[in-house]
Amino acid sequence: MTMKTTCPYCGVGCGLTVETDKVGGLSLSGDTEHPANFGRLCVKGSALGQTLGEAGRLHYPQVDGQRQSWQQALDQVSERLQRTILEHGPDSVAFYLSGQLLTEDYYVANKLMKGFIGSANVDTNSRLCMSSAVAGYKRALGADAVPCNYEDIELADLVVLVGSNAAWNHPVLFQRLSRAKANRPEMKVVVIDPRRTATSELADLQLSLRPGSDISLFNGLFDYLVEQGEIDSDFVQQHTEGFEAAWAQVRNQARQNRAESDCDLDSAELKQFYQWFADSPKTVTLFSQGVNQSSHGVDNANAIINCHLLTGRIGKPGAGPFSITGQPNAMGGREVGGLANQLAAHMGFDRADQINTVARFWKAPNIATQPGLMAVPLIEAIERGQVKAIWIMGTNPVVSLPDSDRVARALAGCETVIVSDCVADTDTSRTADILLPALGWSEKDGTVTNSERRISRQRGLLPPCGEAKPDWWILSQVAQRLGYGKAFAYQSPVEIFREHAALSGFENRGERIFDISALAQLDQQQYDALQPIQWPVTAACPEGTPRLFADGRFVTPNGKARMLAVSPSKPKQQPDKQHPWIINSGRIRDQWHTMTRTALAAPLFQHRQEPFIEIHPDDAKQQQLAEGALARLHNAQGRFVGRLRFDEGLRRGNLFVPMHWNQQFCSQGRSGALMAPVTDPLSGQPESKHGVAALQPFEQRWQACLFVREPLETEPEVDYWARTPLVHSQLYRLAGEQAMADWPRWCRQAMGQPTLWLADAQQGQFRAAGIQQGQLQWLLLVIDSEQRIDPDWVDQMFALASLDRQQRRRLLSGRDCQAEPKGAVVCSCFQVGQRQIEAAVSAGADSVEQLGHELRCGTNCGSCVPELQQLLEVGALSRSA
Ligand SMILES: Nc1nc2c(c(=O)[nH]1)N[C@H]1C(S)=C(S)[C@@H](COP(=O)(O)OP(=O)(O)OC[C@H]3O[C@@H](n4cnc5c(=O)[nH]c(N)nc54)[C@H](O)[C@@H]3O)O[C@H]1N2
Ligand SMILES: Nc1nc2c(c(=O)[nH]1)N[C@H]1C(S)=C(S)[C@@H](COP(=O)(O)OP(=O)(O)OC[C@H]3O[C@@H](n4cnc5c(=O)[nH]c(N)nc54)[C@H](O)[C@@H]3O)O[C@H]1N2
Ligand code: SF4
Ligand SMILES: [Mo]
Repeated sequence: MTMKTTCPYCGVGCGLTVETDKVGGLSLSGDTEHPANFGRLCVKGSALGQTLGEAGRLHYPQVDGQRQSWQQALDQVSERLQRTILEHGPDSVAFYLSGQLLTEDYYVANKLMKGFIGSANVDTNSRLCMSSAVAGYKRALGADAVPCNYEDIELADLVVLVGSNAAWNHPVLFQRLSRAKANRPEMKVVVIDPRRTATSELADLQLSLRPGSDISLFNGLFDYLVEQGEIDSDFVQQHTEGFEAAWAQVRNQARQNRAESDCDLDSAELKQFYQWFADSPKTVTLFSQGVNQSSHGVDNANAIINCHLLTGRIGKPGAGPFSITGQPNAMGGREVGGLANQLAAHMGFDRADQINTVARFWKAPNIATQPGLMAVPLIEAIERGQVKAIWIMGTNPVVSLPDSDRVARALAGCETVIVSDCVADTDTSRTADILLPALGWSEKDGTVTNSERRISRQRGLLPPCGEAKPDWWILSQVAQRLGYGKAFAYQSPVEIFREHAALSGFENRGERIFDISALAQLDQQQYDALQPIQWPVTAACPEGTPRLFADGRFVTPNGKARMLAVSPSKPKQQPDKQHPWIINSGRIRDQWHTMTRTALAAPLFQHRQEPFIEIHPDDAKQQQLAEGALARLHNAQGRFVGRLRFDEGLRRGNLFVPMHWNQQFCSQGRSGALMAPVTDPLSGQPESKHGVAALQPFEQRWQACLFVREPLETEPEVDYWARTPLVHSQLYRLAGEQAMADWPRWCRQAMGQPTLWLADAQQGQFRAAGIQQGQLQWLLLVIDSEQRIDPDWVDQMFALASLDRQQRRRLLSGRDCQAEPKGAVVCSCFQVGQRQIEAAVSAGADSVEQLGHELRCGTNCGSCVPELQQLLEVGALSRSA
């Protein structure tokens, strides 16, 4: 059977075509008709099929560590919530949700808390993600409405990417951009990011500004445009307000030449960008976490939007300020009002009439009238004992919130922690009193909305894993037990969707731009057949709306957009003598967030196998730190240990760490542990791009590789460990800062009696293996720093039904384990390593096509193409040197 669905990862929202067979097999490909991707998929989307097994899933409900039936678990959830509410009031409970829930799940959670329990303590991981953009749009346009669509990026003459590594994080959109640029050589791309990234490969100009200085840069642009007379005066006059104040502000700044000094850029580079912007009526500014995750993220967004309003570049083909969303349903969460300072369907707490409207629509007995706690203050309220019960759904805050060690402690001390997840073991689920198994992607059924406001269906393809249930069902069951049965009698997602659509149109009178009331009558069949469609969807525009504000009318009371006077400010976390390094954090190409799902596909783990710290080579030299050595970052909040990678694309003094690693995969790799919980005063978004820390070498006295068939049940007791899933086994890299006195003893304690072993205490050598019924179970290799292990070869040994004598000998001799490895995997689809590519380049390959021809790299999903280009450039440079 052929079905269509939507990718569960990033906000591009690619469509997939899925063939299912009778025995539960699936084959996936890009949906050639889906308007987000037209058949393309990135490396994560292509590997979805490898993440669908039962391994690691949460199969049944658990209460206080014991398996329970759904009846018992749901009774427990509602009893504990009810008891807390009775004793301490509705604000003593909270939900913490996620942009990875479906719109229907999100709607039910929001309705239950805000309409029936009577608290607005519903926040979501979108607080960490998009809340600055939301607040920026609201201030400027009157509503949280992204004006653009993906086609605008292809139509633009200038695309400015600010704080976005789209090549890795929105890969299919990036591929659309690169193709458009290849077809239209006049198109220019500017990347504004303190570090050079894979995205920079496409840039005509890279502005590696000082982190946190984007406002100065865009205020400088505003000034330049006015000074050069490159503004759209008619548009400014008819459709905006606030010009005078904004202009006075930027004038003041420009007089001091702040852009150059604040951004630490030379004036020629700045002027080049400013002139291109002045010359290109068709400009799209695409912005993401480098803008949002800041203590002045909302001002960042408005500094960008100001320049678009000044030039009338909004609501027109190929023009607009475009915040791209991260999660598959970040936008859906914004529609239902999943943030603590929103009510529902783009209605807020600042208007009594809207509170009244929502209350009547829901027939809500107990509507919340005040905003609730945002994510970071919510954790503080738990710490104080003010919030006593929290239900976490579809997010892993012990990893993703700033000051994450403190989050873990706060949850551990919270009376009732309920966690709904599809995965059994996460850093957050370890703090749970009640664990509820949720349906995962491929099982759940509903809608999501992508970055361009396009609503698509995610469809159930496979039967539920174990006893897993849809999140909306779990919530509705609890609502019924709390006595709200009538309002939560949903039997299927379509009923919820219809209600959500109806609310968007209820007493709307054209005031609220989020209006999908034309979908409020869908029957089951129509819902199942729903084609991707962009909101608003109303009687006036039943086919949806690709672009907003084409008529220059905004959603403010007088219909005019607002320019805001925004002044530059520094990040709140500032380096000092003790913490001289600036810590930037973000994503890598092949992993999704806390890796609960992408880590199930072993090929996706080979691009970056361990937590790392990227550093400029000159900084490393100065600190006498070697590439590939372990190092430690620490500050008042926490610590992080990772392997050093040299990156000339970083600014001196800046380090980059990935956001993905956590306690499931390493000893100390949560980047959130380094971040102070400081937030933007308007949006509440944490400043996750600008921590500060001290950097120290890890005084390594020994290292070892431990291969095991299944992940260890208890963490290895060593100073450093990191687990890399391979195809047939798991590789633990181990290291210590104290000499290991007795390897045989350590090995016996950790792994049991070895079947084979070989030790030479004098040379510090120890190798041991556990074999059961002929099959390799584990292998421990203590290695010196010169030795390189080839994990692929060892991994193959785990696949064998039985090891012969020669293989056993070879395992212990360590020789084959050391075959020259292929280096870090660059092309995940065909597992092609960096060394193989470098060898092909030095042998004469001089284009991506030729590399593809020789090694196959880059010929499937194309996610690695920017890195292939980088390696080709390095090769060309070294040839010409
Ligand atoms: N592979 C992969 N893709 C993903 C995700 C994933 O986990 N993995 N997650 C998804 C989600 S939820 C999101 S929100 C998006 C995020 O997508 P992006 O925003 O592209 O992701 P990040 O890597 O967090 O940060 C983007 C860039 O901001 C830069 N930056 C840091 N400080 C500053 C600054 O002061 N100014 C400017 N201009 N730039 C700065 C960083 O150097 C970084 O390159 O990705 C989505 N896509
Ligand atoms: N240092 C640092 N921290 C960051 C960031 C950063 O750049 N730097 N980025 C921030 C951003 S933008 C984001 S979006 C967050 C992301 O951070 P999180 O939301 O914490 O990360 P995920 O790993 O996506 O967590 C999703 C969880 O939901 C589960 N899940 C998946 N599908 C479902 C479902 O249908 N139902 C249920 N109940 N559970 C499900 C997954 O197994 C997983 O445990 O991290 C933020 N934190
Ligand atoms: S770009 Fe990749 S991760 Fe994002 S939706 Fe498309 S296939 Fe999924
Ligand atoms: Mo995000």
